[in-house]
Amino acid sequence: MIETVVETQDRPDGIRVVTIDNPPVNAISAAVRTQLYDAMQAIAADGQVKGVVITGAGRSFIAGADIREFGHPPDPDARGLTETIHAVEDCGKPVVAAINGACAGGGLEIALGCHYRVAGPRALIGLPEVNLGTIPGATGTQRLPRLIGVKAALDMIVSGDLASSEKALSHCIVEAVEEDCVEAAAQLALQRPVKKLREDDSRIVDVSDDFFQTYKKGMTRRWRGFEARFRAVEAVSNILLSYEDAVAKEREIFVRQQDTAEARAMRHAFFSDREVTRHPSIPKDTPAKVIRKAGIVGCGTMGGGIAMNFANAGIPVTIMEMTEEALENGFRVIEKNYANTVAKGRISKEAMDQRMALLTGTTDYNDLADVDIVIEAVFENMDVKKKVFGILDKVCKDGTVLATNTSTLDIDEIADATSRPEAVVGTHFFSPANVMRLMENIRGAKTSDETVQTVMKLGPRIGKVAVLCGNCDGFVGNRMLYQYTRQAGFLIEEGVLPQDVDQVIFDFGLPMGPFAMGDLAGIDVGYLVRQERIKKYGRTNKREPSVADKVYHLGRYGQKVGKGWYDYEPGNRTPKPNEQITALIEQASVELGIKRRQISDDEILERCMYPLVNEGAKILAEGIAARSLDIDLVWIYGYGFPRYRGGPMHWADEIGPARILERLEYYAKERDPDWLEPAPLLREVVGRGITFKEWTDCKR
Ligand code: T1G
Repeated sequence: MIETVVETQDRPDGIRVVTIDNPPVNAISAAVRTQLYDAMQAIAADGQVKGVVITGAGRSFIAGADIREFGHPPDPDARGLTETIHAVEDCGKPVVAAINGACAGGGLEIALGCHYRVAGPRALIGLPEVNLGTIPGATGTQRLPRLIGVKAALDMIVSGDLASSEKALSHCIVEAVEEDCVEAAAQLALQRPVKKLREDDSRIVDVSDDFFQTYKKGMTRRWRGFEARFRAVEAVSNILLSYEDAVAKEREIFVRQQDTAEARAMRHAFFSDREVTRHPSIPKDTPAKVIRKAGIVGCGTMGGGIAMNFANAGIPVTIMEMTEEALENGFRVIEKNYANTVAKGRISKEAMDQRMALLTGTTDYNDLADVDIVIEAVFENMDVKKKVFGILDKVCKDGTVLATNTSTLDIDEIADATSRPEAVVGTHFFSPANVMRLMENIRGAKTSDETVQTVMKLGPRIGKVAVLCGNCDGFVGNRMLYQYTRQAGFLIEEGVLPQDVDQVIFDFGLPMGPFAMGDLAGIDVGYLVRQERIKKYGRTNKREPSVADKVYHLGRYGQKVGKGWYDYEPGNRTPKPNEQITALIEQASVELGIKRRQISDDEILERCMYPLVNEGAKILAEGIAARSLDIDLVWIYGYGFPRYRGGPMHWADEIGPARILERLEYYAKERDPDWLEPAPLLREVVGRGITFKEWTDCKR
């Protein structure tokens, strides 16, 4: 029995209201296309119908094509979306879209097949297909430019953003914004004639091949690697052909783009974003504590940035520091950060003032007594943290979540400094904390489900992507990072220079390579972390890279002092290679008895990225991450791993674990017997002929 997903209702005034009802967001499934096509055919044949309104049931208008159908063979019996849109446009009666909610992708393409459009106040309207690694594939690249002009249409399609009702009105995508958009649409259908967008070329002005080439040049820096965006520009550039020819070419580009690694990666990221907070270890009905007030201990770079996230979400936050002076310094940095955002036009001055008003400073722990969560962000030293947690345990009311922002220390040891280990959890933010979207939530051995659920729900509320991780050295992200940076350190001893490695990693799609990142984070920070690890674990009998410590001892601490692996002009972040560093590296090779050699870009990439995947396999096997998607999101949101590659584990699945195993075995034998032994789980998935995602899914 086919479910009814398109309903019709006739009004006394001769208007037929067609409602798409396919919960949760009225995605355009095969059934929706077919039933909408049939409804429009019936309307064309019915002389009693004077006009038509198309709208959506529930909170969405139409969220676009059903993404879950992508990657699967189309239903041969179903109507195509383009023919359905033409059935709307050619039904012979005025058709008005009543855009009551999200109107995305194919949803907007259907609305553009209507003769007019009216939005409700909460509509979101756009062609975001590039966010799925594809392009508008049902006449959108030819209709939107005819409605709002070529440049405005390109900006909308390439950004992938959804516009608010007001913005859509200002772009003339909709005729009006009305609370009761269905009624307004019905009136418009009674008053206006049929007007087919595909026959209106009046907005196609000032476009030439040069225009599109120039447009593509202008987007390269921002969108390098996101190929779908460039294919979308090509589809729009066919606007100079006949509509029919241009739509045919759009279809060709769409079908080709759908079957790309980028499209698979972007779909993976889309669904992962929604799956990540539904963690298999947390029972669905686990309650989360209500967070009305927050506290932060420490108003340094991290504490101040974390506090801003709460203020941005409208949550009052009390920030505790040891001295008035430290508090004043911290607040000054917060104010400067907000002022910069205002200067860039991202928030208004009154929004800044509202957020600043939510921040209270104190040097008295007792002022944290009634907060619902407190996040400690003090110096990365276990004794200091245990002291802070001991005080919080005494001061904070029952039920307060006690969170630590530690990036390297043991959550369980911190929890044992309190009488409420079930309320202790790690909330690891990434610097700058008010910008980076990742929040690694670390579950300790005694952390309760309720505490975990509380911080998993808190993440999205303060603009973060919350990923649940187990408690181990480096959690998920930094533990994998150690393997990646270690191999980079070996590569420069073997024959290449920092700029060679960084170029390969930049071209792969990360925002910067390991050496530029080291300069940004601080050579001294890296050195201190290595010393802490040696203190905690002792020196391993395995080889470690040798040059980074030498750079530290030269006092080259990175960007903040104008020199690290690279030199930096004052006020300029562009890294410039330094002769002294080159000499230092070449000398290190001599001391190590290594004959420097040419190293290919492929080897650089494989030696950096495959050990990252290998460590991810160990993290999965140990249950530190429950799913490969958790690791992927840590790297996309915490380190800028290119979204169009889906994250390290999805990328590995695309390459094929067998290839990675074969290369790791080669490098373990030929280059580095200490650190490149393939993980047992990597061998397992290869042996079973499955991917990391399939292994994850089998575990459920
Ligand atoms: N298809 C299938 N499922 C979808 C979906 C879609 N288009 N959009 C959302 N969902 C699911 C989502 O996975 C989640 O499921 C639930 O709906 C609620 O989503 C031919 C080829 C519409 C703004 O890119 O941007 O049309 O996790 O939490 O916050 O040219 O969903 O509950 O199981 O995001 O209210 C183009 C994608 C498709 C829009 C609503 N359309 N969706 O946000 O809900 S390609 C898009 C969104 C296309 C044509 C091309 C948002 C939303 P679950 P949610 P929300």
